[in-house]
Amino acid sequence: MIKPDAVENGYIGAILEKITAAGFKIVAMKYTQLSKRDAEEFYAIHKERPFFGELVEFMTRGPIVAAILEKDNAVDDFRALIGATNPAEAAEGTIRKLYANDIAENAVHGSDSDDNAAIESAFHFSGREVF
Ligand code: FUP
Repeated sequence: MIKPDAVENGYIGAILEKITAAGFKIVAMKYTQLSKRDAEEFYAIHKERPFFGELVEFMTRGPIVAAILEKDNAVDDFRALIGATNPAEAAEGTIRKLYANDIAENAVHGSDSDDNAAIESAFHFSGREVF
């Protein structure tokens, strides 16, 4: 996902350019907005964390871009491309270093495993929307 901060800041095009330049193929994509229920479901793993309420508020405050990306070693390579969760700790040239506001508003989400990528893909897209 390209998160609401990066959409608000006008970085959709720049982020998609970095993603495709890094060799990812976009096999599904949509511009949408999460409801409170959607965000609570998507981030259910974090529901006991102190930042959960703020996370849901942030992720629902404006539109996002959801996409499914395909590449060999996609999970690890995408996490390397986006950088550390906290942009202050992210490597130079990474998407979060370049485009994130802060640790809470960190511009992009990437799946952390192949299993979660499948779950998160099904959360956003039906079979007819994947190419
Ligand atoms: P990541 O896998 O890098 O997206 O990071 P996490 O799964 O650990 O966290 C998910 C989201 O929770 C982050 F993108 C932003 C938010 N978060 C905070 O707001 N504060 C924190 O201390 C950690 C995470």
